[in-house]
Amino acid sequence: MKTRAAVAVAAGKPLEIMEVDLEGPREGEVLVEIKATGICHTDEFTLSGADPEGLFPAILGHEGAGVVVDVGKGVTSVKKGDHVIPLYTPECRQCPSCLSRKTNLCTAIRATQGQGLMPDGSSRFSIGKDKIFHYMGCSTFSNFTVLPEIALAKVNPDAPFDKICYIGCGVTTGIGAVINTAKVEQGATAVVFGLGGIGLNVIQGLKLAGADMIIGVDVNNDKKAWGERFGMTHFVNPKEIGGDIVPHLVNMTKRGADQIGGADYTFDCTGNTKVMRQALEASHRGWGKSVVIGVAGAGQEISTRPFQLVTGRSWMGTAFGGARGRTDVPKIVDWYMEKKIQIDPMITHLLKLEDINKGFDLMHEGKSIRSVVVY
Ligand code: NAD
Ligand code: 022
Ligand code: ZN
Repeated sequence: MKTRAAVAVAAGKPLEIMEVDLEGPREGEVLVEIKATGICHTDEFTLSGADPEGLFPAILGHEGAGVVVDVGKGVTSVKKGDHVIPLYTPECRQCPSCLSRKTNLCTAIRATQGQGLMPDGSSRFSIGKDKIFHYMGCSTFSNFTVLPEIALAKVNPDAPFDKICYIGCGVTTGIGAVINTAKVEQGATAVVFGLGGIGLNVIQGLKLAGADMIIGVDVNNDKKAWGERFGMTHFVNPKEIGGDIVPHLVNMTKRGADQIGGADYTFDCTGNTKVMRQALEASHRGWGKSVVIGVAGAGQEISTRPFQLVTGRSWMGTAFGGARGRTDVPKIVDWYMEKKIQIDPMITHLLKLEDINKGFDLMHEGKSIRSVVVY
């Protein structure tokens, strides 16, 4: 069949809207009509050419929602008409990682996914004789796409596509980092570095978990009002405190008779390695947990003094908020439908596929929290 898609033809070039060929689903695969897709940082990172593993030409996009239109042989977990969210972290429930119950990083299709290919080593997308690569196993910048069944979460059909597509990455990553990775408890104190599309979801996750003090840190003062909207209790702009951010935060979080400061939980949502260090060091001695969510550029390194860890701080990281996609994503959609979490205010821009490059511009300019393309 033919489908309309925004194709990343080469690094550093705008996406080109065109008709491409899409082969139907093979065994274990599913054809999905994408109804809406968010534009996220990794799409930009790959398109810019900064990702050394980026492949071109490719169809980017990994934050979508849509409807099943056809299934291949042997597919049992979804059927025609089901509403689904594509998963860049699949859940096969059979590999050693899935069976371990200790991680969400399923390995079933990991190798081929990283090569921009389907599990059988081929691509379903092409233009004439030329192959186009898949991206993060999702390629949601195409009106129709093919995915393995283990990379689809079946969700409540009443949920609006243009909102729940964000659950395909940002919402689940932020909320999941709090609940699955940090396992934040009631009454906790927390610091969130970077109040973009991820940080705001960390804040609403903290609120959900019952955290008491939620400090947001951002170099952009416009983010104060955004943070407050989702439950942030204090805001710090590191540029305006006239000193080092770490002692400032430690001071703000002093509690108890010994007056030792530091937050119970801190989260990096910037991807800046210096900020990751600040986040670790602003966590409480003895039990502080610091979660790296931000993805840093290739080759970057983090550092701190071993003393920081010897004195009981834990440095941890999370992919897709530690969520098991097929199990957890439908639950998060239900939370949205039950109004336990908010998504609508974070979708700041709705675009048509023809205007998708504008979404990348808005992200560069820091003007959007999330732009969503509606097909
Ligand atoms: P964003 O650009 O919308 O937000 C980043 C925020 O950080 C901005 O508000 C910016 O002003 C602020 N910031 C920049 N430098 C700062 C500093 N020195 N101190 C404090 N704040 C600073 O980005 P986003 O969409 O929220 O994504 C954040 C990061 O999360 C990215 O690196 C992204 O790739 C990553 N991410 C990771 C996962 C995962 O599974 N681990 C999933 C999705 C996104
Ligand atoms: C999503 N991300 C950033 C913004 N939006 C993002 C990027 C990478 C990861 C998670 C979220 C990530 C963390 C760890 C891994 N990835 C490796 C997983 C593994 O090896 O099992 C990651 C993922 C997918 C891909 C590359 C890296 C890919 O499909 N190309 C989950
Ligand atoms: Zn993303």
